[in-house]
Amino acid sequence: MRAYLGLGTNLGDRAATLAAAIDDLVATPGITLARASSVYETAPQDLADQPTFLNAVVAVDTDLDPSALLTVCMAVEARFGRERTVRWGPRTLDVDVLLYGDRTIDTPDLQVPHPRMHERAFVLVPLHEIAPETEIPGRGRVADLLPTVADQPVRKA
Ligand code: GSY
Repeated sequence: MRAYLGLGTNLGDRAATLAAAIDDLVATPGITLARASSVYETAPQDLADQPTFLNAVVAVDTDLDPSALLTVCMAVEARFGRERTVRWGPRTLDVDVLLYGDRTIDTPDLQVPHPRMHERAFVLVPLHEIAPETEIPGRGRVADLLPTVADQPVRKA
């Protein structure tokens, strides 16, 4: 199954964390890297008064089921000492399951597509770089959604 994962960090050595987290993810049995986006420097979305983020999106091929994939993402976050003391606030590393094939999943632990991905430039811009034709179930094609987030500051790092 092709899945898309979103990574973000705004604490510590952000570039090193992103690179190591991607290495860690794709070293996991059952996950292979299909494509990785560039790294983008992005303005904080929900809580303005915090450092800027580095974000990236990776496409992976996996034979893990969605819940096992989420467990891997959470383990990678934990390995990088995820700190998050304030809701929407700074964090060492976030790894989100954005898409899992064309599946819609709504469980207490996992919502796919990620419920806010369609309105976030820090997700849509890197996703558009690697998979512009991708359909976000219930929301539309990435390429069609991109103009709706054009006001959110995002640039290649
Ligand atoms: O998983 C979302 C964490 N997050 C981010 C992020 O990754 N990037 C930007 N630019 N803003 C954010 N706000 C939150 S919460």
